[in-house]
Amino acid sequence: MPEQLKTALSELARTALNALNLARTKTEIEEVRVRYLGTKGSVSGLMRQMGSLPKDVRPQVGALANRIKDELTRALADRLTDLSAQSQGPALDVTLPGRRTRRGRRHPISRTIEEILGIFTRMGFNVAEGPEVETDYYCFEALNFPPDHPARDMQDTLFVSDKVVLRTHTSPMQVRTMEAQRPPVWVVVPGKTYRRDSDVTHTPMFHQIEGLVVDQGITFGHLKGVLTSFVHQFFGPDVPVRFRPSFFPFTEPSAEVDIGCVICGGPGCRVCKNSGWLEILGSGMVDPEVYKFVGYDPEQVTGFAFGMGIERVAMLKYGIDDIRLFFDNDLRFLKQF
Ligand code: 2NL
Repeated sequence: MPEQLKTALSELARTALNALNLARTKTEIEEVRVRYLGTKGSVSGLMRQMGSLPKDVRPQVGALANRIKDELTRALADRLTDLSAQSQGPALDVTLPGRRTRRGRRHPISRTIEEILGIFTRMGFNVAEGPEVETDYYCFEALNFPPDHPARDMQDTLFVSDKVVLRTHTSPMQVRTMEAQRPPVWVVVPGKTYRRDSDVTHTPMFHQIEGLVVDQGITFGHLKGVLTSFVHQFFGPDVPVRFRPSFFPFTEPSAEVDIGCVICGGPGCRVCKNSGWLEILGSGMVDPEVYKFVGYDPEQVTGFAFGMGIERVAMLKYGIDDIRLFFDNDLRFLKQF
């Protein structure tokens, strides 16, 4: 092959690689490809001129031209790979200042549960938790609900199957606790409960805490003392408390506990329906019928029990008028606690 032709080919390769090195963007790299490797490009032009060369040099020139073409193709691909790696930036810039992570906080319902459990555990109660899916037996039958009681109705209870329900209160766990141990029993049970209900003051899932004390010689005086102490610790030492007769299938006698309205302080408002009083929990002496289901002797032991809705007491304590705020997860609301 003539020296002159060889030099010209090497020169073409050099300028092509040079142009490629100078290309800064994908478009510029593409321009280099078109200029040298495209159908109208220099290398292709060279291939076309092969016919006019003497027969004996054609194979050598052809081989050299192919080598240049391969080298250029590889270089183009390498440059494109480099460029896309660069555009993603370095994997980690250790000189950047760190992004500040903001500290989270406990949900107001969780905090209210913790506060209430603290008050009762300091009075000597143990804490028990149990299943949210329960049987009709633990949710109603062992609690002395008659078979036709309205609470067992499809209207109020969420059924999983004929004999399996989502618990409508945490009482099933107190029944399980009594089955598992002999008196004395001092237990509080927090947890999620479910009812077919939904409006400004009701959600299908809500939280309850129930308490149960059973031992020899437990009286209504113990009930009043424990619950009055709870109210004064949770709502404030000067909040008035009253016990008002009521009815539950699982307690006899039963009493509802009211506090002086924390919203208006007495004269009456929309929240206390102008009565000056707010109902905050239900309670009573455990009905002897319940003891028969768990194998306790009603002649030997007595006890009291109570239950309250967490959302309700949290709404009253913090002056919240819509229960759904607890479940919307709006940080502007949640940050205030
Ligand atoms: C309310 C009323 C109450 C109970 C719950 C209870 C549990 C057993 C035996 C007897 Cl195992 N009683 N629990 C008693 C009285 C009232 O809750 O208004 N809850 C939101």
